Amino acid sequence: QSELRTKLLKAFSEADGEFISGQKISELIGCSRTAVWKHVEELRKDGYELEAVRRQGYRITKKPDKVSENEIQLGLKTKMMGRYIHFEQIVGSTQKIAQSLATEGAVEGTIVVADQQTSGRGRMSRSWYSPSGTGIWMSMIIRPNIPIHSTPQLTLLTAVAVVQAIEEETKLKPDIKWPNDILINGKKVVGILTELQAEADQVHSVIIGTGINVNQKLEEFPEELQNIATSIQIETGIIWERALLIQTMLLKFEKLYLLYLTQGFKPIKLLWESYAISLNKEIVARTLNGSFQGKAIGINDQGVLLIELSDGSIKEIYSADIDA
Ligand code: BT5
Repeated sequence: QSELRTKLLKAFSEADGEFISGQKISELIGCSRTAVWKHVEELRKDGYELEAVRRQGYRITKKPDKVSENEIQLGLKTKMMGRYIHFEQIVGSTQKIAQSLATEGAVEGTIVVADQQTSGRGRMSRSWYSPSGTGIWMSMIIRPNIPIHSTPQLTLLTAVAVVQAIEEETKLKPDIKWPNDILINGKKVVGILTELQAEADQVHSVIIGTGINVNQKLEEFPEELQNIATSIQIETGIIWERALLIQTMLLKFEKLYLLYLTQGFKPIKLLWESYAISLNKEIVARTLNGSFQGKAIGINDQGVLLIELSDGSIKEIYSADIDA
């Protein structure tokens, strides 16, 4: 999304369905009236419906924001990620579909995207709220040649890719909370779920599910999520094109993944640490084997969280919910 286009969409978003005059638009986005007309035509080509009325100006009557194959494919700059796209309007969970595609031999980089999930999954059989028309519900299939114990690194890698994509497109500065939450202003905007197909210590495929709240309004979240969840639209006041965010996310992921395959986890770890919020803070890690309180001192080269307990010993945490 070019900067002008972002400004234009923001102006329309703020006008909330009312007309804005061509003059006002050209002032707001700092370009000529002719350029305004050109940008409006470009929006039309992308599926926006705009009404133009003499002496009143323009208003958007319908936004496209679709996430089907065409929208994702058009303008996708990756070599591998998303080269095969499985899209469905409504699914139970994209993870489940990706699991069966992986079993059937889907190529690396295959993605499964749905507009809506009726039983979106979180970790430990929690549910993930995935309404239609507003979010990115996507599962990626990759086939890295790594041992099983290294796979948590891919969750961290994915978190970095998503943060970089959100940063680049929206200029927001999301934080990562170990291991799989991405927060904006302390509220969860993204969740990541990594699942494996493996035999002995050989990984066959890794299915990485990413849920990104893009265009939900606060009141559209169920009550129990309203205090803990947010969306990119809530944080920016702008409606975002989901397909564009997917494209950017896939490109970032592909770059990091290639870096990871050639240079290992080290460079990813450095990036991850630069976005992490809970490091060097007192936290409580709730695990299946009980809660551990201490100072989060970092992650090790496997991507495992290290907590310094009050007796000075270091506890390795493989999977947990973190209270800061
Ligand atoms: C996660 O689990 O954060 C992983 C979410 C992964 C979702 C993606 S969507 C595409 C793919 N297909 C799937 O079926 N899943 C993946 P966890 O850390 O366990 O967090 C789950 C908790 O987050 C829930 O118990 C709620 O408290 C909260 N939550 C649920 N829906 C949310 C939403 N849309 N936004 C923010 N928080 C949510």
